[in-house]
Amino acid sequence: MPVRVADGLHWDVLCLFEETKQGLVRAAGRRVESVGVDSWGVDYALLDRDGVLVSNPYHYRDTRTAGMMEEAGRRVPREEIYRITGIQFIPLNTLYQLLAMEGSPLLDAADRLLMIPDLFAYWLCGERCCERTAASTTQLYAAEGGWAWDLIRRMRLPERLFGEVVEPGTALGGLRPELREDTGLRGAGVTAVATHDTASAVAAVPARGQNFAYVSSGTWSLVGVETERPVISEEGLRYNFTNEGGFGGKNRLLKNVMGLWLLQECRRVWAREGREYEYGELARLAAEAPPFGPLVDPDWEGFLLPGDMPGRIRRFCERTGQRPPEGVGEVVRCVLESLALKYRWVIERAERVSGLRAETVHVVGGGARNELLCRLTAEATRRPVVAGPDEATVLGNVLVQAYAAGMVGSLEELREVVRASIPVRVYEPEEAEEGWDEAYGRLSELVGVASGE
Ligand code: LRH
Repeated sequence: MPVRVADGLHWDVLCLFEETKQGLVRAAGRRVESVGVDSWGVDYALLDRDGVLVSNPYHYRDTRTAGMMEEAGRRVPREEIYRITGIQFIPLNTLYQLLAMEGSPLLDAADRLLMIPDLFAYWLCGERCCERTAASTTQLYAAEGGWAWDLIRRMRLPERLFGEVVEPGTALGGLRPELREDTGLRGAGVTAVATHDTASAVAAVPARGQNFAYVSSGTWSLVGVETERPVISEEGLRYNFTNEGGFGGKNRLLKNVMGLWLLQECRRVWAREGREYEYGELARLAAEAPPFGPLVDPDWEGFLLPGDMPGRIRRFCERTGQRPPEGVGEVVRCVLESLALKYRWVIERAERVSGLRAETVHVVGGGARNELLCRLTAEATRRPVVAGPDEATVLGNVLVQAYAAGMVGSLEELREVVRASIPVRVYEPEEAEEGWDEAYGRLSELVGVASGE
């Protein structure tokens, strides 16, 4: 859980680390040879020369990054930042978080930046290094590989912060002695996996070949395709596609869609009002609500920060001349249909930008359990949806460890193991196209207002 204190919104990394340790304690008694850490991207920790944490890491939804994208653009033109990094412009990127720290004594004290999974790996085994897939989310890592030194200098960020980068699948070292004691895992080593959670999840997509799109569906929905190399083009920049590092040398050409965050925040607000809903109950209410009601652009920037999400959805509808959804079922229906339609919007553009054709849509992560969302996604995208595994990130994490141990030889083999191990559920589009095309037209208009299409 994020913790808000006087200076902003933070992660409680000590608590998260303790929970990680408790997880390892539960594994004691089994033969554990390797441990791998993955986490969300963009957030980081600063360490001093002795390897001590200089401050509590911030949460990417903290407001201190307001105005920082514009500031970065004054130092290096947007087009050039994109050309160098291939990374999308969203205020949460490490780059903007670091610019917001300019002049802070914390930055002076800092000797090294580690991404969150790197920090945990360091605390587990004592090695300080940055894993490539997580590093790629900083917007300070070059699309062609290595830290973007010229960009780092022109952003006036301290070069010393950016240390050695390792590939996913690198053995880092044994557990620290006191952890071996505390956890009872004596023989385990730490392996750098594809430490960006989305990279792990995409590695575990049970697809064959190239002609598929994926939705890594959790708090965020990461929607896109897999390419051989970063695709950096004017069109990609216009649609704000990102090129993040993948396992097996692949590139993840994708967009962040706001995802189930919208519902998580609605649920939080409803619970505060004394109305607690399980996800199953919400799905039932949404299924009963009439289809093709009001829609939102899930990626409207007003939805990014924690707050009164039902109120914001209402206001978005009012401002765009729509009747706001009434009651819980209609709100949830509005969110799920909007998400499914936004997936189509992104997938169609990912096809254009990459030249690939997405014949199927793989939904992985917790959202794969949301039957209504999967069904709506099949209808909205007019393509079969293959749902599962819901624990794709965990599988990707473990299987990259298996790769490091020589048990699987390639990304293809890794996906073969996932296919053989995990049942998936297929949803075919069944409803008439017209209703969906009409709704898609409305969604595209709402998005167009924001993207200048
Ligand atoms: C998903 C994720 C995503 C990032 C966001 C901060 O968990 O890692 O890929 O953009 O969190």
